[in-house]
Amino acid sequence: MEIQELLQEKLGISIQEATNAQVYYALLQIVQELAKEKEAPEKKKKIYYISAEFLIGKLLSNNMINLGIYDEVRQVLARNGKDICEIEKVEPEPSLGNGGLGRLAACFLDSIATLGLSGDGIGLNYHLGLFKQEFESELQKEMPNPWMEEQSWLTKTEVTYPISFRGLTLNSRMYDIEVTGYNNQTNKLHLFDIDSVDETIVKDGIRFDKENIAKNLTLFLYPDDSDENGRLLRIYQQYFMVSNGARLILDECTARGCNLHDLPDYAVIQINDTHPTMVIPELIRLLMERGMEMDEAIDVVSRTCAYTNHTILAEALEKWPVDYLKKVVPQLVPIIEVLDDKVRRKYNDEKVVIIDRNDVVHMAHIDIHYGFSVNGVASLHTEILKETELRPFYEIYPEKFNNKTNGITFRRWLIHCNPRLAEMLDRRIGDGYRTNADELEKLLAFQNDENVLNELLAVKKENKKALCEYFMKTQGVELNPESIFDIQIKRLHEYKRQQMNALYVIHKYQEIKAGKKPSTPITVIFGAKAAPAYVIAKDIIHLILCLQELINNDSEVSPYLKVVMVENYNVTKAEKLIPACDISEQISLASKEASGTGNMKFMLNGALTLGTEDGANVEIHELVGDDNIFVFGASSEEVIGHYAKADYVSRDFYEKDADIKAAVDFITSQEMLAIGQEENLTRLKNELLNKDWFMSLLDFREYTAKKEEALKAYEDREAWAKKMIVNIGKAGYFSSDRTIAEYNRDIWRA
Ligand code: 26Q
Repeated sequence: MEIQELLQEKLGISIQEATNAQVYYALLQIVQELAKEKEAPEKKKKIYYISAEFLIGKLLSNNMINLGIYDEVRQVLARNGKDICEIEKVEPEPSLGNGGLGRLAACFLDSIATLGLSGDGIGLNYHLGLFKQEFESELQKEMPNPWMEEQSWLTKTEVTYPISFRGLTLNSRMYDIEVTGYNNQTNKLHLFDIDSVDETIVKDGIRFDKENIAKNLTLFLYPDDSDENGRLLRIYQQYFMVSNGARLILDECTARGCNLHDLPDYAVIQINDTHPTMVIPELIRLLMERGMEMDEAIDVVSRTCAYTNHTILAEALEKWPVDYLKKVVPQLVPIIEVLDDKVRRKYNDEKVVIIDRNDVVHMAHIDIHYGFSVNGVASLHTEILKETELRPFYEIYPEKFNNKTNGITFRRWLIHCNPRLAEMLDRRIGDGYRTNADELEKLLAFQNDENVLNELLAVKKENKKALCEYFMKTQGVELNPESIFDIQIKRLHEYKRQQMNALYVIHKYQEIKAGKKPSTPITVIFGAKAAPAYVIAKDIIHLILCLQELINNDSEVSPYLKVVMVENYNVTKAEKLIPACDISEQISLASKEASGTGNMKFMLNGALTLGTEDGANVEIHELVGDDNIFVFGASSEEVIGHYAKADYVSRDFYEKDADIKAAVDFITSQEMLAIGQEENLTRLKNELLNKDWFMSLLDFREYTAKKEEALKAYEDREAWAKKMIVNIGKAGYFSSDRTIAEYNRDIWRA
């Protein structure tokens, strides 16, 4: 049946008469039915990507693109006076992730289905997801973010398991979301939940009773872990996820004819950071329950599980006191003790034990000893793991370590979010790049074609205009599409150094005040959520919001410089910001950003990177060459050296550099205190002066100089357009299809 008729039939009234919401729900149903028809055939070996986060974004348009009906639907709607963009707005965005790690999981599911691999996601169905961010008095406020509706992408299944904690058994239920591949099969994302979650226990923002597990288990993504009850709840969540996942995997494999001794021939489990690590002892426990000897169970599980590391920040490497585990999942403790015992017998090295002498369990150590693969997410990151962070493990198991540089799905991050660019590419190089990302290289042949260069600049201009309209509508902020759009969007963390960017803004403001006006106006855009208990991160948001208030209302400065912080930054907002960007801020302290994936999205959409030699920026640099990227700052070796010698003193930089001093002092100036909170601003300034653990002041000089260079380069529009071409043309490497093909070749072999 034609889409028009299908839609009409579902609606029961004419498309014209229907509301946008009615059209959305009708399309949702149609897409689900079409997706179902393409459900993947069973194969012997299946990939299970288990992750506490899947930041999937809105699904309607993406699914329509993948099913090949997007254009037809758009036309049918247009013929009936409906705008697909308005229909998209009806869909709530599920916020089932914090940032990069969760979004990566979503891109990976898309590519697994697109490559026709048999592979599903396993995670949790958080009712309120990550909090919704609101700004009030220049401060972040956290609110619940409900997203589930009567009719949604979730399908309730009949799969349920009794999951036991100490003194408490809860019955789970599995919900499925269809994962459509591009012109290919449909896989699944399985999200586990309990029926008794009670959203009414949430009071006063996002506070709730952390002890009532039957009511709160899947209420929020990563609740505040600043107190013990919060941390215990995290263990409840993690165990609930992995116990359900492990049972599902064993049931599915058994149904496919597996005798459990051969589990590695039927399943491979990719553990996304340490959050699902308990799947290892839980699987061992379940196999023993089904009659397997412990030694064999350990061997079978070790050949089934593979681990991805996403961070080298010590504070993010999960460690749980044995006491916590005893309080929640005592059944795992004897197993973890045996795992530790085996390690201790074999290796006389306290650095590689599982339970340390303070009775704390190192989750990553379980993965490394009892998994068959350990991978980092960008070349530099993997090298740092091998040489520094996980060196003792690399010495024991060199064969387990491998790199898998991250990638992004081009369906969402080009075809969907930047239709103007996609249309231009189709016309200029054909649409083969949609399935074979390397074909983007064909664009390089047009580096000296004036028409193509102008077309590219025109596409960017249109995208910037669209973003201006969006900001006007949503936040009442007026932006100038002729200005340079300089964008930093990512979780707020000190190592990502939004504070260094904010210091640049202050510096620029002071220059303009002193009469030094930039020849092209600059718009600095931020988007970031801070963890609710991360005090300094929230202070940085406060600083940026105060600067926004001060600068945008200063008629002497605002024609040349504007600052905006996007409220409630999420996937949907990223899709609008990225196509409109000129300068992509990737300024983490070298060695700290494992990979970054926003950097890839910006590159693909024709923004130029201003960044440090960190994470995947290094690979972007190698691909585009020195002339097409703006690189600055201390190298990862230097930074690692500073930490080793503890010789970085931020105050020296403050005292020796008048610009730095002026910018830092401005944080607590009269102008700022008239807008912001003295306590927050003073705390932030003192942090920079007395600690600056992520060395913003170390790189500030080079950062401002490099940024000036980028701003200057922007003025030569033709030369800039050429750089854009090189960036887009070389972005094919960062397709998650490439990444997933490598995972499958080296790790999964499915
Ligand atoms: C751990 C313990 C206790 C509380 C919270 C956590 C926790 C939660 C989320 C630790 C880490 C995360 C998320 C990490 C993350 O998103 N990492 C990013 O992963 C991306 C995909 O590989 C990389 O591109 C980024 O560089 C990396 O920061």
